[in-house]
Amino acid sequence: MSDCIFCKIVNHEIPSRKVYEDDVVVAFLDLTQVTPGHTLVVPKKHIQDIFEYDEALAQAVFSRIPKIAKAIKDSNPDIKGMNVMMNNGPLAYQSVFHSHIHLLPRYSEEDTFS
Ligand code: DGP
Repeated sequence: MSDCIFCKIVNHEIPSRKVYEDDVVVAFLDLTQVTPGHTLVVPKKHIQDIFEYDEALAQAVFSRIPKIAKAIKDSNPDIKGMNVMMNNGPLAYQSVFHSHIHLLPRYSEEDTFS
């Protein structure tokens, strides 16, 4: 989609801090960094939200999450846990309407509810 910010990142039209890329997904640091290393995993195919996945795409995208999560965790010994989450639709606080999965590294009890 021409006006989609994540399509522009997927197509290398605007910069991002990429942590992983293959034929199905790209993973890059979220601008807001709720915790250090906060990463978004984005399917290269433009789909809006969870409700637009078919089974094959869901399998392709979600099967990559553990590997990316593990790579982020292995990059920093201070990472003690990780939230894996997805907002779907405005009522669920989705703000960019190209489906994405948040990986939120957790470092200590203090950051758990931020
Ligand atoms: P959500 O609310 O679940 O739709 O999350 C969208 C996230 O996308 C939000 O945490 C901020 C991030 N974001 C928005 N625009 C950009 C951008 O241009 N670059 C990067 N890296 N992240 C972005």
